[in-house]
Amino acid sequence: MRLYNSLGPNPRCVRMFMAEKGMTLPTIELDILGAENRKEPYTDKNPGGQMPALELDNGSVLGETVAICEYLEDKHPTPAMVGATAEEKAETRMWQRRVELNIT
Ligand SMILES: N[C@@H](CCC(=O)N[C@@H](CS)C(=O)NCC(=O)O)C(=O)O
Repeated sequence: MRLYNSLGPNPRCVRMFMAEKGMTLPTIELDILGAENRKEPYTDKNPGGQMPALELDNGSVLGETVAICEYLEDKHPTPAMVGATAEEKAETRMWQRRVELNIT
């Protein structure tokens, strides 16, 4: 796996999530101020052109911060970041959605 990383709150969110889990991944840094994320070869991998993205070992590429974090949670369940029970997971997802809609 490798993380396409850049400036910005969404890549930072994935980095914070990984740090809380004690995970490290190889990263590829893109210059979003120079719009490197809006050109090939990155758009070949993530046609939406936004950051971050996670390239999986099978070659597929995940965009969307929440999808990336939930994938990492499924692959590395401890420590649980989303929650251990249905109630905890629902509360995390509620706050995450509020932050996504109203802040980021
Ligand atoms: N819905 C996307 C939003 C990603 C996003 O807005 N990324 C910003 C950086 S924080 C970005 O790529 N900005 C540069 C651009 O859109 O060209 C996600 O949740 O990952």
